[in-house]
Amino acid sequence: QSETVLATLQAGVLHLTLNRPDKLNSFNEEMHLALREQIERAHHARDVRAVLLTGAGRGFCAGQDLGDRDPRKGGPKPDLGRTLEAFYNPTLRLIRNLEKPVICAVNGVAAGAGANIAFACDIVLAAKSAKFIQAFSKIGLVPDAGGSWSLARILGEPRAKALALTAEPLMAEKAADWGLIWKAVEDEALMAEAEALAARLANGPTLGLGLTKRLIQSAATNTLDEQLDLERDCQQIAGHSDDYAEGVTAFLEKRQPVFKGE
Ligand code: T3D
Repeated sequence: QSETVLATLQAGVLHLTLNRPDKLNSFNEEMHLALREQIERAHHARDVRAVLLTGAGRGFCAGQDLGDRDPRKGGPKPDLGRTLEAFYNPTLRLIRNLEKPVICAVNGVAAGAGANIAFACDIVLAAKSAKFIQAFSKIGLVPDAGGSWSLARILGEPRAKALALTAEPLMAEKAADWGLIWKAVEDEALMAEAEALAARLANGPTLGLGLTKRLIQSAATNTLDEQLDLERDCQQIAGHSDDYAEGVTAFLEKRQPVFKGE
């Protein structure tokens, strides 16, 4: 297992820590592949019922490792379309398509693709001292890792354009006020709160939570009629789950449900 992503499974929560702290956890190819492998594992493994993503050290993730793009080393100009297709885009799709909750604990600065990978997660908590930077315009690039999509959808064009064109840092509390993340919490409380949330979700009705994620992600592009049809289909599946039977039984017996995730 690569040291660039630390992975431990505890009580249904797959804890993933981006681990290149001396480079603010920026992405090299090894870290890309290690993160992808772990999210694929989360997809297949029944004992993984939630994912908690964070960063080692003082930062969350500074996007692409620019040391690997040093023009002074010579050679042809890089094909960044290829690197997005090969590395960033698969990870974004995997996070969005994983039908299990992905919690992101942004422990420090999140820049470039690092910010946008956080925004792709389902529930994002950030330390109050953390900031989000669309760093791309500082180096002549465009927002990637889904950022142009999520910023425009969540914030609307005026704020999305200002953030992307200026690369001004957005502090965690403002990101929460603007609806980009779930909440900003005191730095010392971040990991405990994120872990408690992940544990709670890992004990939830995983199948239903996954379908809920699918529904909410479909809403922006579906018509109301299409969405009603999808709700019907998802509720049909959820209604056949053991966890639904357990949820109703527990309610009627006035006790806490014990969900198994299926
Ligand atoms: O290439 C493709 O495949 C296309 C895809 C692109 C996706 C992208 O993400 S493009 C955007 C790349 N990221 C950036 O442009 C951000 C660059 N970093 C920064 O602007 C700053 O480091 C931060 C604002 C994130 C944090 O600033 P600060 O002052 O807190 O820390 P620092 O001193 O700049 O960084 C600490 C160390 O991390 C430093 O190393 P050193 O001097 O102690 O040896 C710095 O060089 C290193 N570091 C930070 N970010 C990167 C990095 N090293 C390589 N790549 C980085 N992105």
